[in-house]
Amino acid sequence: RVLITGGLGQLGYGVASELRKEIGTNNVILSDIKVPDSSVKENGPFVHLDILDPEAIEKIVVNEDIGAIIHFSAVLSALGEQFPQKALDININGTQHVLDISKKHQLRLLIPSSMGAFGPSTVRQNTPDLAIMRPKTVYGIAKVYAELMGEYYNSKHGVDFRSLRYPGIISADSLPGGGTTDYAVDIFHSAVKSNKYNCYLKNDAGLAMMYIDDCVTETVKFFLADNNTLKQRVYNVDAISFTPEELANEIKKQWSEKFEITYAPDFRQNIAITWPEYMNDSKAREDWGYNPKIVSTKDLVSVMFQKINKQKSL
Ligand code: VAH
Repeated sequence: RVLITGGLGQLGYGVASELRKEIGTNNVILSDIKVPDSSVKENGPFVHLDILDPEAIEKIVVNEDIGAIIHFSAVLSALGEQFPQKALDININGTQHVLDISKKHQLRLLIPSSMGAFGPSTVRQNTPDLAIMRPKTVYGIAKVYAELMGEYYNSKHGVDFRSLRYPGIISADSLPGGGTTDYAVDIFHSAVKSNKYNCYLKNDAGLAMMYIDDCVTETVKFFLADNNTLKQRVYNVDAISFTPEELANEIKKQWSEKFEITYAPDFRQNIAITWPEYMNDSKAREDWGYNPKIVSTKDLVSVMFQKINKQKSL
């Protein structure tokens, strides 16, 4: 059975739903420190879990016969710079608890990493899996730590640790969670609400991005992949690359010519320029068949407005 931590965040619920289709509803237990709304529990098992309480994690692992953990609990990059102590506690200590329990109980452990694990000294175009990693955010430093400690537990203790470096994930049905890339989520809701958006990044801040459905299906594919097909523990995964201006122009074309974007760069611009515009994900494609469907800004904008309009009609 699989325990998903941080289950009420941007990715948890979608990954749980997809994984439940593969291995059965009762074999995927969502957990979070937040209280879910009733619909969550109607769709499968949910337990309250504070990731900073290792005894509580171990109790669930033992009592619920857990064989694998997908560890989504994290404070994202922008929020982490506003609350660095909290980010260190959750992203480092919380992750260490999960690593130690995975070692003790020999669990499969997927901890997502991020393009945020790269920094200003990393090449920003076609960034390879193996590159300089000197990030300038607490979030990024914690991701490098998670990657390196995960690889250590894999080589020293045989833990089946695996990790994907996500780009910015764009979803219609979850509100932004304090990420630097979340302007690309906000902008759609703002376009529908007021036909304008004030962007906290510069017009030319190109970043790697991915649509949520691809993130969900490819994460489940990677999680279920046979350990022997993985030639490395950590893989870049990339899908789309655009600047705020390119995204806004596509929204003008597909939503309304009247849509207006303004720019008021803040501290998040200083984070964004240290991250890749696009990553090289050839190893993920070769080793375990990574294959995203939405690979253009045009298709992303189209699918996002279809999703939002469907939600509005419900
Ligand atoms: C963030 N959405 O912006 C997350 C992600 C690569 C971006 O790590 O912090």
